[in-house]
Amino acid sequence: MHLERETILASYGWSEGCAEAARAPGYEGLEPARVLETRRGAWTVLAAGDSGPEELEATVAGRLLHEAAAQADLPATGDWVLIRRSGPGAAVIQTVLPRRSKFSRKRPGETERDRIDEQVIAANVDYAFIVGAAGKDWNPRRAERYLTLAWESGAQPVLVITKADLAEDLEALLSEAVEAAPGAPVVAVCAREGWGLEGLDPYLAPGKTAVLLGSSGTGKSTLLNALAGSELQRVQDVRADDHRGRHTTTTRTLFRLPSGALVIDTPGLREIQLWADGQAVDSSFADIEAYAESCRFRDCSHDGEPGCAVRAAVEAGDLSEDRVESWRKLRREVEYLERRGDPVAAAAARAVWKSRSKAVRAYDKATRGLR
Ligand SMILES: Nc1nc2c(ncn2[C@@H]2O[C@H](COP(=O)(O)OP(=O)(O)OP(=O)(O)O)[C@@H](O)[C@H]2O)c(=O)[nH]1
Ligand SMILES: [Mg+2]
Ligand SMILES: [Zn+2]
Repeated sequence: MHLERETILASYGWSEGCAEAARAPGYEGLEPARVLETRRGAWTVLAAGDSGPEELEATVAGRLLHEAAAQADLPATGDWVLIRRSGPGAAVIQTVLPRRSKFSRKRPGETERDRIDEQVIAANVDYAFIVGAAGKDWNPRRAERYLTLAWESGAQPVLVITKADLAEDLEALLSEAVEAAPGAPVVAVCAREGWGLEGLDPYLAPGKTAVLLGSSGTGKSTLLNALAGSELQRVQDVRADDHRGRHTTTTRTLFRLPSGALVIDTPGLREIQLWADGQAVDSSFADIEAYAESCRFRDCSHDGEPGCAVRAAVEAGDLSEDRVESWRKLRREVEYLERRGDPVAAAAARAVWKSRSKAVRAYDKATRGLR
């Protein structure tokens, strides 16, 4: 490929790994592009044009549509794809290159017999920014649920506390957040007044991709605009208390910041569903797992069994009751999904799990001495 084209693509995260995948037999004559936006049946992709980055409106080749067994096989925001141009500003996506990481959620069917569908929210992300707002909406239990999804995505989770100006006691909130997110860094920001943003600098390096995830109204788009220094995205009306639950952002879109980092903004997830197996839950609850190693029974449910080290930690005030309760709740959900899921999906989830981020291992290593 022409050197300048390589440079253009690299500024959107193209790597040697992608290049190698694109050299596979059968892909000759196709051009690489990154999916910037996904809408119903339509995609915007970024390709290397003659004089710089070029946005193209794309559709998906019929063969790809036919062969897709699930929605997860179709291009998602952040995907690298191979395209064929079909006219000025237009292209047809021929194939989706293998994903380095993916943040997805499960969509269980209506009935017991429906297969579980996987929906990919963002692909090829380095960092999952789990966004939770300070103030009356602060909810560490919700952050835990998002973190569970993030741990199994293959991306490094970062818990971002937005609207730090609304916290009555920021110190207390932060220690609660740190407890909810073992193994993940916690960063507090106030996008409105523009402070704390530098805490995200380590994750916003040129060519790295971060995805903003969190409930509607937590300030994801406001944060994106503050990081970009311009109005890339529309944000919720300030006096928006009457339209709670409505999404301001409706598409999943990838933006390039002046710093060269790539950020995907997403609409808030309405309810969060898990595409995870038990191990992903355990990794978001590494603190509980560490205590559990000392429980008398290997399969202890920490619900009154004798010799339970987790209960002992709760009684000693080292672990909060709420956190043990959310662990139990997530466990139940995962078990439910595993019962309903097919073995192929379960195996796929476990394979994804194996690529869990370095941070879990780093956390394991750092805490090994403490156990
Ligand atoms: N006080 C305060 N308000 C903020 C801050 N950041 C965002 N907000 C407000 O929070 C509201 C929601 O912000 P958005 O950025 O639209 O939230 P969002 O997460 O993108 O919401 P969806 O697109 O619906 O998922 C807006 O009214 C913002 O002005 C902040 O740092 N402090
Ligand atoms: Mg938004
Ligand atoms: Zn126990």
